[in-house]
Amino acid sequence: MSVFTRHVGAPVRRVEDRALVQGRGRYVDDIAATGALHAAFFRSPHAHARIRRLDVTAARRASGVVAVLTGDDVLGRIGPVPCRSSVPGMQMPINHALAVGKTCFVGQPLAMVVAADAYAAHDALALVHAELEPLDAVTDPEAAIHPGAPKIHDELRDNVAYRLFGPATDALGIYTKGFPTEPLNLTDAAFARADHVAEFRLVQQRVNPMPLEGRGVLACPGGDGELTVWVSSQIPHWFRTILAEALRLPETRVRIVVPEVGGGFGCKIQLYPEELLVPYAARTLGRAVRWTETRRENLAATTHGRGQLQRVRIAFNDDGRIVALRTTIYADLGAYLYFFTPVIPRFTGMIMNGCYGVDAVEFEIVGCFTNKMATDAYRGAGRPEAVCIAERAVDVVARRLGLDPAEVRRRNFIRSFPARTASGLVYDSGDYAHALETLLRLAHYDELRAEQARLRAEGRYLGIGLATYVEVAGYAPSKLRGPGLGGWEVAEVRVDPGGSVTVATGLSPHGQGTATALAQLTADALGVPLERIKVLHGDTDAVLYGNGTMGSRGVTVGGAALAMALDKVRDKARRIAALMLEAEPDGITFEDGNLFVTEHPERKVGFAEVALKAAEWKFERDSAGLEPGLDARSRYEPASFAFPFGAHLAVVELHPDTGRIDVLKYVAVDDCGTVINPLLAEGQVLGGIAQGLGQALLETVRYDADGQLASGTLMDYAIPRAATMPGDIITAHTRTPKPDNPLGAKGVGEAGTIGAIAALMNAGLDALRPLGVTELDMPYQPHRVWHAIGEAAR
Ligand code: MCN
Repeated sequence: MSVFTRHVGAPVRRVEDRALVQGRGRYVDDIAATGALHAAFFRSPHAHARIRRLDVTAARRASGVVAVLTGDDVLGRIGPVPCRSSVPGMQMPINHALAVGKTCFVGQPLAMVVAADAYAAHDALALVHAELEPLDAVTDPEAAIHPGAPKIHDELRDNVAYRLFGPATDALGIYTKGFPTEPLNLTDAAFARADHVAEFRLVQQRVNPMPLEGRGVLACPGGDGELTVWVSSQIPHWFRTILAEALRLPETRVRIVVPEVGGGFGCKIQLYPEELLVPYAARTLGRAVRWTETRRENLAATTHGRGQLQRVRIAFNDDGRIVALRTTIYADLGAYLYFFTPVIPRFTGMIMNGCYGVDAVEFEIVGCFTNKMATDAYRGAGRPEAVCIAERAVDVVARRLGLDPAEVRRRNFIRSFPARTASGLVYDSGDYAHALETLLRLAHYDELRAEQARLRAEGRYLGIGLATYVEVAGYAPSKLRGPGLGGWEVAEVRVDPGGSVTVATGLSPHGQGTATALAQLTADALGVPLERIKVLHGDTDAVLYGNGTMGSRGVTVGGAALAMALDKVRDKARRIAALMLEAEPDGITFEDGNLFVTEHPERKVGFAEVALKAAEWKFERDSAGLEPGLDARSRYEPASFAFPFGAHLAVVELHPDTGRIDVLKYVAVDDCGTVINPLLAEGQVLGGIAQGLGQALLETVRYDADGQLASGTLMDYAIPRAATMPGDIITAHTRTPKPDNPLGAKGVGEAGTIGAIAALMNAGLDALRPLGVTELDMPYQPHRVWHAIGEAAR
């Protein structure tokens, strides 16, 4: 019998919110540290320049300044900035914490000022005298790999970080054997045989992850040589491991505390230069040092997302079946490699066939260095880029064959599971047709198409876009992580003698509401009310270890670890209850907080009584060979990934005179298996749709040809606001459990973004088609749309 009966599946309101909505949440910048010094960074104004001289004498003498450090000062002492992933044959530049010799993107830190307060630190930046000799810069990834392009790193052969050919499959279906470095020609025969061939090009522009709270770090040295670092991060334990190594300290001397975090969306899975340098300065100066990122710094020097140019070729038959898919991806990696920079484009390659049973797939990925900030994980990380390929492909087929886009999807769906795809991934479970049919019903698809035709006759341009997606989430078996980074998760359950419960998780949520979900699981398993449950995370002294929050793994991996630990606690509680009730443990039922003799339900004890006995009942416990206390710890390591899926539909209206595109209606049907909390899941989907809408319609990081950042403020970078969201949003779930997961759950944290980008891209093009526009790079900003219409009319 399932133990999850009362809270799991219910729309429980977030336990985290009371403090947050009352302004009592404490973020890094709110943490008081008496006498803390403030850091500020002198950053490169050039995209590419030789550092001829960096004179910090005047800055050092400025009032309130305690120290000024340059690249030469810290060389060999702290840094380089870590990259924790690699691909075969990859070239890796050294990413000094403060630039040495050369600077390679606008915003790269060249010097660090530490002063009594933030004003003194920022004032002193004006006194840093930098003699920088500008060099030619290259910002376009394809141009960057041409012979003769400005060479970004003196120590490397060229600007090609790597060139990979895939897929290369193995038992896990993904890259454990390494990738070939020669073309595989796996699709040639299918292309030669197919009835039709089509080609298109997609641009996944760079976008800013844009957490509400930027980055921040506060490092406080203790009198005993210990260092406590408060940081806005998604990965407290990895942070500790890597920082301790960088500072040459045992991990036991470093404590990382992650207080409230105002969003991360992937960009806080790093140890940035500032996050190495602030603790370093705190240790060397013996004083607390803090730094809080400004929005300008965030836009320039926090990792960006996406950044791919894709050239796609598809082969399909008269019946609408896609038989081959070949893509070349030019990945705009930026100047340096951060944590997962090199591997994200590989996810695109591995899952670019989406939910479709394409017989032959093949990709080439060229990792290109450019004079820009690095790209790295951003909500979806590699999967939205893949979904756009698959979803554009089915729409192209529909257009060419005069079929309805929904029908082409139906004809291509993978329908039996587990499903091994041509790229070698094994999709765990799915029912793509059910998700699509549910979507079409909720959206009244046929009526929408009729309405579109009717309005078209009236001179109005509606666009309807579909996306049926599958993604890869729930990272991941450990060997698929970078060096030393595990994919398992840990959970501890500690029951107090009074019967209240503390859960410690290695996850590090930063807005998802995970504490609520974990409390729900606990409440149901032990029959303890939510108010008596505390969830600890984000403090390396309070939690054994953890692999953080990312890749929609919270519930699938961290929740599963908790379910296992709760089972252990339930077992022990049953054994103690058996002693109390003079019965056999197997004859005890544990239900809704009561433990009773199965045959005689009137003989029962409450969970709190059991908790007390676990603490105090020495002789009886001894006789049963039980240790004192009621607590347990478990680690869950997934055998493979999770494959959440769904179907999204967007209805937009295009105003040809201005190029403006309004989103009128949005319907999202997502499937993350067992839903722990529909309210949390819906919140995730809505937030995700907003970010997807941002990428499809509004957002783009712009560097000009010289590598100047032209989107360096929020005046130049548009993000979605309440008014840009459609008034009419419907969300729903189909539920296809993950068979090999203790909770049957898959992730949903990225689903909204993954579905929305493709659905809105297709909707925009659907609206534009009658005006002769069949291709347009995102974002569909009014001026781009307006120009495209004008071009097509010429
Ligand atoms: N959930 C559920 N049932 C499921 C799966 C999830 O009820 N079957 C709920 C969970 O309880 C949790 C939420 O949905 O509250 C997300 O869970 P999950 O899908 O497991 O994702 P993670 O907790 O691992 O969160 C990571 C994911 C990622 S990768 C990004 S990026 C992202 C996101 O979550 N960044 C976010 N959502 C964010 N939300 C906020 N507010 N801020 C961010 O930075």
